[in-house]
Amino acid sequence: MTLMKPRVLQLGRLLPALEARLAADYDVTLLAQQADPRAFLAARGREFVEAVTSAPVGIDAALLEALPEVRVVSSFGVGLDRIDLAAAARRGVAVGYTPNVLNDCVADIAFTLLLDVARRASEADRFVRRGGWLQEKFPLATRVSGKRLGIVGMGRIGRTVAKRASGFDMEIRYHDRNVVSDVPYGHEASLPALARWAEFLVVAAAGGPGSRGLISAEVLQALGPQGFLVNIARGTLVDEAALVRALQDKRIAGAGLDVFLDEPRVPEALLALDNVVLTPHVASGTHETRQAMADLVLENLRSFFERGEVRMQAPVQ
Ligand code: 8YV
Repeated sequence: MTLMKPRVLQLGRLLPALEARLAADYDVTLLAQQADPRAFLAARGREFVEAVTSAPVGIDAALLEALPEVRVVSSFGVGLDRIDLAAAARRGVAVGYTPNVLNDCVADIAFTLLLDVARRASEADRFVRRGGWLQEKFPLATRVSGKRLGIVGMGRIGRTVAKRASGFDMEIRYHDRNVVSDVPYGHEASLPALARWAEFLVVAAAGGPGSRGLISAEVLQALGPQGFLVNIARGTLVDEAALVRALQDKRIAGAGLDVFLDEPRVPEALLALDNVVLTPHVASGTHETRQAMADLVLENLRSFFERGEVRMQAPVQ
């Protein structure tokens, strides 16, 4: 007798290797491939017992409602800003996600951006390629070692950024809703005060309505003309229009950005500036980390079936 595989609705595309492993264990339907996803959900939504999504795709209350038999959602990513956790909790739907396994790679990109924008590495690369070195000397850059680093959000990723920074003999302070008792860094209750103190400000807090626009025009003003901003969290945390103006007017020294308000669209004005380094939301994008995230997506599902709970349950925020 062959056992029926559990029915899984996959909301968006995932890594091909993860899709193959999902298909081996489950009967997977890809919502993104349906000609009319709304009509498909209305006709067949109740067939699925599990849903698989990712941080950028998420799952909202309407979609959860269209999947009345779903008991577990497994998401590829640590960000929960596009998952309606309250709606899932009301329905008793378990939500698995993939924290921790990406901390190192995300912190590495934070430091890549920080070093790159301060030492002007990408700009210097462009200079060499266009033959600039044959004409003139490249301008001086800004030292990183020994400087003051402000971290916005002292969660798992913020701490990992701080570890990197201690190797550069940086002085570290942080801003967080809560004082974090098990870190040796000073807590700054006021974000503008942290920005005023810092020479580098790294944004590592969670996205979502509670943190929207946290890096405001006032915070950028406080960071000042010698200050650099790095964002590896979510575009929503930064007032992007204010950031563009501050960069254009040199009211801050530069920015390293992996995330944007309307990905994959990056404001045209940023493309024209040499004092910014832009990466296309790739902080977790290494073979090793994406593999670990994929493993955890599967482990969360397996664990739910075996024990009735996912291995990494998203907190209800
Ligand atoms: C994405 C991320 O998951 O984990 C997160 O919250 O933002 C990223 O790691 C990644 O782009 C894959 O979709």
